[in-house]
Amino acid sequence: MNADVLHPAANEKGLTIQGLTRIDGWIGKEEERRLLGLVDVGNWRNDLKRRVQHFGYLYDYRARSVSPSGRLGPLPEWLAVLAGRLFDQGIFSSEPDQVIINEYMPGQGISAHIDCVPCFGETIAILSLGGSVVMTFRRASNDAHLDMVLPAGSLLVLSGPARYGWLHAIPARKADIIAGVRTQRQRRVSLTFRSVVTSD
Ligand SMILES: O=C(O)CCC(=O)C(=O)O
Repeated sequence: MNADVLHPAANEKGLTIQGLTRIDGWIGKEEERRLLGLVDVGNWRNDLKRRVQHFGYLYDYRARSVSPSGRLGPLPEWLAVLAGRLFDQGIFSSEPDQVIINEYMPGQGISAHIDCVPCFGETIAILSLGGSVVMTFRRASNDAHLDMVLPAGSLLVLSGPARYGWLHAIPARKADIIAGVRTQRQRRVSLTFRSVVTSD
């Protein structure tokens, strides 16, 4: 990764997780609106509590796997441009080839997990659009815990210990405490970029 563009993410107490980086304003407001428009004309899958779209490869949530039969084809141009930017900026060592779009309405979340280790490569990047949300991180081996706000336009990068040693989650609730203020959630959409490394 290019250390010039990446700074470790810290919560308000100054706690950091190695390999966790939040880049604020990775995209601007106009690009965010354009991307939301493209997301909104996509085909949503309704097999989870929240709506999702998969690109590149289908991820099988039940089997926790990616298989060759789940190949959906190349990323559409608008996602390929973002994947290319992630590579050009040194965030990924090759262009990510899988994207999952998640939509969170107020009250929806994602349970604590570490992204499938045999399926996906060493870097995960999450682009946030729409409302801000608090993501929680819990260390797999002890009770260490960190909350982090993900503002619209930010890119969260997980690698190393943040990728492999910490579970991340978005609690299913209707409001978060952000800068000490109870803040009602708004619709949030995230684009998660990954590289598929196994396909058996
Ligand atoms: O929506 C997010 O910010 C997190 C997405 C995520 O963790 C996942 O899809 O595995």
